[in-house]
Amino acid sequence: MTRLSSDWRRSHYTKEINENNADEEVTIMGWVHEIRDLGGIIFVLIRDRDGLIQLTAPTKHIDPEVLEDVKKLRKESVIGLKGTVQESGKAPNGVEIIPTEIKIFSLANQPLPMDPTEKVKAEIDTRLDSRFLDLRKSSVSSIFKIKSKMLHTVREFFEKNGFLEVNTPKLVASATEGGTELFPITYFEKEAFLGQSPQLYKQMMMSAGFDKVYEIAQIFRAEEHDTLRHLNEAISIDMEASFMDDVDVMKILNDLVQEVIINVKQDCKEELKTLEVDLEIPEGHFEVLKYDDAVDMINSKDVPMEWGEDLSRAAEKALGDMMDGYYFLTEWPTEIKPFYVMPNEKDPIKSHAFDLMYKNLEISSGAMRVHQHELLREKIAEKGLNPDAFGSYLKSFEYGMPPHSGWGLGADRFNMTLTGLENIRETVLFPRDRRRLTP
Ligand code: AMO
Repeated sequence: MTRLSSDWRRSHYTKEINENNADEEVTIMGWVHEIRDLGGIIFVLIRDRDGLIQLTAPTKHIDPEVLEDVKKLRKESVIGLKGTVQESGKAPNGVEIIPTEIKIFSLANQPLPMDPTEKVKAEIDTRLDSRFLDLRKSSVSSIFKIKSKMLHTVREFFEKNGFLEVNTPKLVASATEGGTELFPITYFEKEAFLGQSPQLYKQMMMSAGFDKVYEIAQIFRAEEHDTLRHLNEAISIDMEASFMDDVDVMKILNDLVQEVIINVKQDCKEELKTLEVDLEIPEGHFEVLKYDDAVDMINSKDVPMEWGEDLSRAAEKALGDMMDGYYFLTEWPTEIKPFYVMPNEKDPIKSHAFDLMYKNLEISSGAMRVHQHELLREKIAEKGLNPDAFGSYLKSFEYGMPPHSGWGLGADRFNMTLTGLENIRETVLFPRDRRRLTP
């Protein structure tokens, strides 16, 4: 097996080679996708990130040393190939490569732990156990190409709207979203936690005068339950903006979701085709459904729900059957939302919190925040938490805190809505759930 020498560099990706390159010398790098040895002629399909190309070796007409190398190839080995492009009606892209030199960089052991050519379907656990092989499938890599486009669009969107990208700590001293979902860790002689959300920090950035910030980062949730939409480590797209209310930031979320869908639809055509997804661009404002009305609708479907309860899975499903696409759920009861959520001034049992749903899946939640120091202290205490444990957060409210609002959008869940996938594990490279910490 060979090392990469300086005279071997890719000249083309496979998808860049077509009839126009006929008679050209090319160098490609990739994996052996398939081998068909017909005796007098050997066909090898070579795969790189975005496509396939056929190597054709007529055994009598090529250099014997090259033929030796072709015969050594095994499925999924990594090779470099120099050769001449020829037109070929039967091959993918209408071209084949007649090899002049082959470098075998890494031979793959056989049998493979799973088949990366999509011919044999494997269970999700088998796939995740050999995720590096699973990710070689175009149906799987397409998910991550779409995710990459989504994240890129999110950054572009925020930058063009005057937001600053920030990075806040993930090793933290206290809970933000509720105490039970925390992962405790040993931090020298103290107990600390993995951050559930950048919530407190993004709010402190408002006091810092940063005006509009966003962060794309890991959140850690010690979710006990094993569902198709919860992981213990997820990516959250968070934003916070000063001098804005819940309606203002819902508009930002609405615009962002639309822009992502437009870009994915335009730039990920191949990937959407591979995934058999016909992405629809939602037009205008997403529907706004008040919590009160949602409760009535859910009850009308014989799913019992009391006012003041969070949505059970059955309730989400019932609602998802009645609502199509993306919609906001607003005016949530204050009681079931975190301490930082602003109660309605006239009717304080209701709040300025909202969720963005896609059918039966919650993909984002946000709110106008409490920016008044005394009220915030009270609300922390009401939740049974000790305000003194929030000292450095509360301090930022005592010396000039603007009114502000924001939201957190689950990147993995959002990606599920773009790719039509039911299981969040599919949309995360190396998912972390109740049973899985490797690879
Ligand atoms: P929340 O807890 O609703 O709100 O989280 C925001 C969004 O993050 C995603 N999410 C998850 N995704 C996968 N697995 C999980 N265990 C998981 N938990 C959350 C969801 C969810 O809608 N601080 C607030 C946001 C804010 O008000 O700005 C918060 O964290 O898509």
